[in-house]
Amino acid sequence: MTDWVPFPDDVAARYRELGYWTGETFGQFLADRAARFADRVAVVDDRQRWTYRELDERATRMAHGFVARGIEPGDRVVVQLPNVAEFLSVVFGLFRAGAVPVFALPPHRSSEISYFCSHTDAVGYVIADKFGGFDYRVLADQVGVREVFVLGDPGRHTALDDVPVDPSGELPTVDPSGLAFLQLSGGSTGVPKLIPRTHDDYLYSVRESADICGLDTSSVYLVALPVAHNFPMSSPGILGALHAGARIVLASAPSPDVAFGLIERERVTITGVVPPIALVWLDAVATRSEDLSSLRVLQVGGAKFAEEAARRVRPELGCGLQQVFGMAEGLVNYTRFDDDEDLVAISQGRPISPDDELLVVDSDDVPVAPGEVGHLLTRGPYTIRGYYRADEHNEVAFTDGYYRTGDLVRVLPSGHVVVEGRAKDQINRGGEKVAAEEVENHLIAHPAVHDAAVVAVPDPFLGERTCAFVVASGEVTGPQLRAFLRERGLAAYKIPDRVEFVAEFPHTGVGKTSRRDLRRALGGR
Ligand code: OOB
Repeated sequence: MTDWVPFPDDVAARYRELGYWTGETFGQFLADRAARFADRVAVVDDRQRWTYRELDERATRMAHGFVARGIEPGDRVVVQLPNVAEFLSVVFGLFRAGAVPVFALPPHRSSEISYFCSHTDAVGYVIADKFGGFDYRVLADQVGVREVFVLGDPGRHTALDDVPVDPSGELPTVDPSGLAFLQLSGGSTGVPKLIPRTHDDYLYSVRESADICGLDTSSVYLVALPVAHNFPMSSPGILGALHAGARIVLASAPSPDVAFGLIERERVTITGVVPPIALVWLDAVATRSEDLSSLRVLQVGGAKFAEEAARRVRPELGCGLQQVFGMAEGLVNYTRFDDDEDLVAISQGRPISPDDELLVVDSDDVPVAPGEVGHLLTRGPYTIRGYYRADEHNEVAFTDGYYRTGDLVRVLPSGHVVVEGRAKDQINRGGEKVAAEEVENHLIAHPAVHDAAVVAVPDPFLGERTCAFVVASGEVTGPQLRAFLRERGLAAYKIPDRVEFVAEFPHTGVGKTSRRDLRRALGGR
């Protein structure tokens, strides 16, 4: 079993020759920007405001602390923090200690966290004491990882503030083409997939994103989504902001109450949200008094943004729209600021790199005619060649180095991509991805469930919600099943919005459960 699939040597050499991969590590990246932008404000949250120099010093201190606690180069450490400045000092501290952060999201519970820890053999877990009414120390006790670091009251664990510091200790040398971190995939399989990204490939996408999104030292980037997600991390996100010497403002929630106040107070110039949040902002703005005039760009991505909503952004919010079609596996597309308004309203943008290869194929892998809808396959200088420790799944998810995105798209003559749908068994719940099979496996574990199939139901607000079809073998109700999934430690956003009991499932020609027929059956209800 290989841990992760590096780029082929000749391909890597070419990306270096082209100047895409520069050999910079994340640790060096921060040191370099801290030297250039020392006294500028790097990051602001509810409680604090750090300059680049301060962030850099804190990251180094964290690195020494992690080393002192026995975190060794290559060790995996699961990071599950809300949108706080310490996310940055912790993550850069881990990079400098040579450790590999595994990026969990705040809603993840014991089902997901136990899996991340066991699948990666994690030796550490970084949490906040409490967030959103949930006590993460209880989760840490359930999961049982060697070193637990807590922001806030540590209970029986180690406080982040108390990690021992020995600045005379040596920090390791880090390989820029080595594994930098593991990002999460929305996935479509029974267990979540982990995405191995390198310093070289990720920083290339960060630099280009910052450039495409026009970031400079006068930019202020608001993190409205969970900071560990790929979109606010790198598209251009917090890393793009640091690259450009811009200011990062972390919002504890994306609600107009919180976000609009921060936009006004910090003179935010750019932010990225998922479509349901964009809709909430559009509906709220007319009745709000905050001054949003500093906002130049609203990025929307993670799920399809309806054309009608896209056309409302400029007139109602008074800023430009940038559509972003990205994936933690790599490929990111942006509409450009000089694209005409119609293109920005109807397309999800074009790739970052001239060397992003996009193949649009039919179900036999034959390329479709230009402009026709087909399955999107992609490879390029920042798209992974395989998931982490997933040899078997990689056989089906990658072909000739191309990643099978599971998205149905068409490509316009301009090179812009229009997302037309999805072929993967995944529900896109307003940008939050739910793998049907993962939820089905949990449902089937219930003694009164004979079989289960989870499908998407169209929803005007979230785009899609989840419906679980269940063939019961005993007495059980929908609410009981939902409670059962919660008890099994499944993140709340994966709990089916709706449960429908049926006597049996419709089948496809070869006898597989026909999700299409199930979705159609819902239409009739
Ligand atoms: C982003 O990343 P993930 O890994 O959570 O999800 C990727 C999937 C894509 O394969 C596609 O199915 C869907 O999310 N998606 C979109 C979309 N952006 C993502 N579908 C339609 N329209 C869009 N604009 O979601 C992500 C990563 C980086 C930047 C932005 C989004």
